[in-house]
Amino acid sequence: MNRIECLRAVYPQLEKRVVVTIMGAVAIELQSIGHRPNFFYLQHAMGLASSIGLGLAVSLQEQRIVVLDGDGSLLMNLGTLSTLAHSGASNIVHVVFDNQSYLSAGDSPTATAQSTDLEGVARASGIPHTASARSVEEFQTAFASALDSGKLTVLVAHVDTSGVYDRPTDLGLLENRFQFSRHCQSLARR
Ligand SMILES: Cc1ncc(C[n+]2csc(CCOP(=O)(O)OP(=O)(O)O)c2C)c(N)n1
Ligand SMILES: [Mg+2]
Repeated sequence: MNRIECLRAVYPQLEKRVVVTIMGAVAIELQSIGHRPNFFYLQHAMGLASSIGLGLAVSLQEQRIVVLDGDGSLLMNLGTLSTLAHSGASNIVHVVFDNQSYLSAGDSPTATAQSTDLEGVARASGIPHTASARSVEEFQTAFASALDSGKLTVLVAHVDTSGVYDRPTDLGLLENRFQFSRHCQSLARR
């Protein structure tokens, strides 16, 4: 399955959520489906999308935070899984698009192309709810159940090594930052 198909399948459920993506192909793909003020595309800080997600989850406890991450990015900051598990935050769905590649930086293989099982790492780190998906239908079902569960979830989506990664987005980095920040402030005031 392709990541953009997964994103299209769950886009209606993302529309009203606070969403943080890691940089690169996933950010461009989500933006190509439709940008919203509640979407933040974290640039440059590889590995830290879930850390930003945790900060949001702690400060916006009424919201369900969706993090859209990559395998290479998560592998740079595996400690985030233990931090998430021990934070007590239950309002995060951490989706990891595992394409076994650092696709956005030239398509070299990550450790998941060999033997690393990120769902297994998440489970062993103490994440209470983990799942894997290998088809769009499985992904859609697992994502919906993660949102419904009210549990901290890591969902690993095994996707093809394909995607849009060589064109810049037309949304300015600062514009995205301030728009998203204002959106979160408005949620906090409710
Ligand atoms: C700290 C840091 N190191 C390296 C990079 C360069 N870089 C940008 S995207 C990327 C690959 C990301 O891989 P992954 O998270 O698996 O996402 P994919 O591109 O496969 O969708 C790399 C290495 C960066 N932006 N920041
Ligand atoms: Mg990858």
